Amino acid sequence: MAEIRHDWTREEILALLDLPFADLLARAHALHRAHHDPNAVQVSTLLSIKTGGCPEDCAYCPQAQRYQSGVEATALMELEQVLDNARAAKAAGATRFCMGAAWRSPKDRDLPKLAAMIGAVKALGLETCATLGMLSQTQAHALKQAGLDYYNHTLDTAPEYYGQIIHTRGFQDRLDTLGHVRKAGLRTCCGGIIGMGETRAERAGLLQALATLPAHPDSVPINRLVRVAGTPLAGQVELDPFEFVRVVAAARILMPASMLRLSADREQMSDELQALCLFAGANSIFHGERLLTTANPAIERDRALFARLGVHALPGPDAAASAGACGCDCGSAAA
Ligand code: SAM
Ligand code: DTB
Ligand code: SF4
Repeated sequence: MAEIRHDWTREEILALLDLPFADLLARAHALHRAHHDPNAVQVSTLLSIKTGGCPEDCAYCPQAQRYQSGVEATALMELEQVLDNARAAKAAGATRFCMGAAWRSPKDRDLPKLAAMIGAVKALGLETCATLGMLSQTQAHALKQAGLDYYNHTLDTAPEYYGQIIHTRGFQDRLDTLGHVRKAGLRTCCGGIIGMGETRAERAGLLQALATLPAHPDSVPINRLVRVAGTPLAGQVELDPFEFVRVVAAARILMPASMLRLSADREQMSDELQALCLFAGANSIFHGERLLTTANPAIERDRALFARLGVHALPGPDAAASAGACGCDCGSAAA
């Protein structure tokens, strides 16, 4: 198995992105096969547990209060409603449930409610993930204690492009939160957004920032910008789909053991583009007709795509618990 590196240079990454398309995909796919079942896809579902009204100014985000995107602000959702959504997600085939809140960071007074949600979702036999904004070390520990498996916090874009996108928190703030998350023993879900007007060199900058973190993120969501009316990036020119595939392939080469999630804007992607991304190394998706506030493909469309491609969903934690000592779903008796 190829060595996992944490010392990728910007030049090396740009050279990967510049490769002829077939060479880049062949290299990425070979590594994908060496580290993962290329026909298995992990399935997560997102739920916005607190929508809109956010004080931050992320230029892509429909949930920032300052933009006229038409998203209505809500209070933190009640536990029963979260559980109804989690049960439905599990019934539809998700194995991980990610709860997102439009906060700069959680208030300590919200933590007991969040802890109850995390515990109850986990008790359904789902992996738990949350994305709540910046976390202090104490908050990260409290979430871990509550049973949280993953924390999602993205780097969004290259350090040198970041100032064009967000002014209300810095790149270092994101690295600090990720440090707190790792130190608390949570698994990390961290990626970025492609198609915000960055150059290819800046895409290499985002990838380098991800691949040189102290530990590669366990999950890497690769979002394509959803161009939402009312946000400053609504009029951004459409990204060349092959450029998106290149980023997925480069991410697979740089972080061969991580799960790569084809995330935002999948609704606008053709089946052919998604298939190329899966070949290039993506092996996780968000399932369900809504991400946080934007549309995601209908479950039936995903099922049909999986069937056409011969792809199967990875089993969840309860399947692993009832499986044999090997931890797979082969059904062998535990040793
Ligand atoms: N408020 C918390 C935070 O920002 O850390 C958590 C929720 S926030 C909506 C989670 C992530 O969603 C953002 O970091 C960004 O990567 C992604 N996102 C939001 N709007 C998006 C858009 N229009 N297109 C693509 N990704 C988007
Ligand atoms: C991530 O990187 N992508 C997901 C998840 N982390 C939380 C969010 C995508 C949100 C897309 C915009 C929306 O639906 O509001
Ligand atoms: Fe707020 Fe998160 Fe949206 Fe930024 S990305 S405006 S922090 S909800």
